[in-house]
Amino acid sequence: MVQSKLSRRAFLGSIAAFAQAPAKRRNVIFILTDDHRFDAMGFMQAQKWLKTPNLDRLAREGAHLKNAFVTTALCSPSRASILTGRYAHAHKIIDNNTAIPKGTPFFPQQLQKAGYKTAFLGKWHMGGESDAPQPGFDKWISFRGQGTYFPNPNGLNIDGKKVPQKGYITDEITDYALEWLDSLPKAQPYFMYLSHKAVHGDFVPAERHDGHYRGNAFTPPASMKPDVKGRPMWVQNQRNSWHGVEYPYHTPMTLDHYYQQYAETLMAVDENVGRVLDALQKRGQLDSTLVIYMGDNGFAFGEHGLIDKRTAYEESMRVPMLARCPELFAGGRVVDEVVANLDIMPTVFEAAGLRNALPIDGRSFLPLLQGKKIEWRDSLLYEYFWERNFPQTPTIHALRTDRFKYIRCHGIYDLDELYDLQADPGEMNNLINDPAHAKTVQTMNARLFEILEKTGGLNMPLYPDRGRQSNLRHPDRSKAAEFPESFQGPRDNPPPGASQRKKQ
Ligand SMILES: [Ca+2]
Repeated sequence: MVQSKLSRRAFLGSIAAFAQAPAKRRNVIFILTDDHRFDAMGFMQAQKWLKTPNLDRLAREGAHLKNAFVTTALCSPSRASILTGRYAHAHKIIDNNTAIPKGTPFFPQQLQKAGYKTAFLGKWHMGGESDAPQPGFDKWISFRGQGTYFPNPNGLNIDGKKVPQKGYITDEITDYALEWLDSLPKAQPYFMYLSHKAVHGDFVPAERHDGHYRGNAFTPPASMKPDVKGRPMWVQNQRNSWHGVEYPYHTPMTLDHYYQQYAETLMAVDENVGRVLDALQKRGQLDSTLVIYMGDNGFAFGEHGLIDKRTAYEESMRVPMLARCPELFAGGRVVDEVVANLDIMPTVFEAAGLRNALPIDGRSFLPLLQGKKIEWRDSLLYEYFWERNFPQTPTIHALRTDRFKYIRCHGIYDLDELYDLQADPGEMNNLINDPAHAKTVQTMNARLFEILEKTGGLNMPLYPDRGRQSNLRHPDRSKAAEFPESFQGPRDNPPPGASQRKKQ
């Protein structure tokens, strides 16, 4: 009898626990910036004078995912990976010109089905110049292509209607974001995708920040020097090109001025992150909302003699990533594991208590934010597909582990690369021909192809040519690179078949 009562109590208890379901529909704000490199945050101290108090606050009160990467360092492919959880070879948006394949599922569509209100605000960029509303969003505020920092005649597209752009874009997009937030009842779960134009080039700061950092010295990276032994020819050749330090965008611009403008443009992003946090506090949702801050790709300022992105080097594929939600995880955590743009979708789903029904390549890093020891990926695949209009950077596949990076180029006659990231974080000592690392190269090559095969990456998408050609070289600067020593063959090889011929 006693036993029966206990069982009944246990039974009622389990019913009560079940009745608490479904899980809380957690609010999520995802803030994406454009070309913000991983170390351009005050607390990272890359250039000591650069300050980002609000991003620093996110890191302090939340988590800094210090090894966050994108799987393709280019605007549209990376954005499509965020929205689908797939590699570029799977979602097929491999450049900035190609239209989105019809029927591509974006994860906010699933959030809508689960009762979320969703908003997209800012730079979309996928599918060329269209600014038309896309599936998955109840509220839509966007602009054509890259947009502009100050008003232009195209204006904004708000829910399908053309509306004039009025002010500085970073402020204006945030104004709309906060207005939308205000329009939602407190109990309404929401997902906001706040996608800044900043800090994409050409960098134009808000008027109030213009000149703020003028005169601060930029410390150039050690790898900027020319003729580093073991450097592939394409890298040496790129330095005198659109994406190189000797002919940057075919202009006479200097890196220190360029970086100052970048840092000044970032100031409005930082301020507006602060405005979002303040608005959440006012709504009483600051500690319950998951706020994720991320860059869509990195940006080189002189590393390896290069500027911009696309390559598999750290400053190109590594991005800033911060997350804050005191209800879910404690502040001040630093996550060491390698996470990626592919992981945003499953992380948002886990935080929202939703089950994903689609095939994806990423996984939720929420347990890592919570300090849980879980089995995690041992390596991340990186890929970039050659663009005819920017011919300086070849098709690249790379594999990054905690320790090594293996970079393999496709379609060119050049060196591959291997770097020991612990001993050589600047990626200056190419170990590809070092016999001591031959086994590592072999293992990483096999693993790279294993991932490609498993995720459908062995057929590379190919699209017709689009866009301008940025292929000039400065006539007075670096000449084309010589083939490396390791490619030099012997002078005195016998002619083919000589050993089989009868002696005369
Ligand atoms: Ca970008």
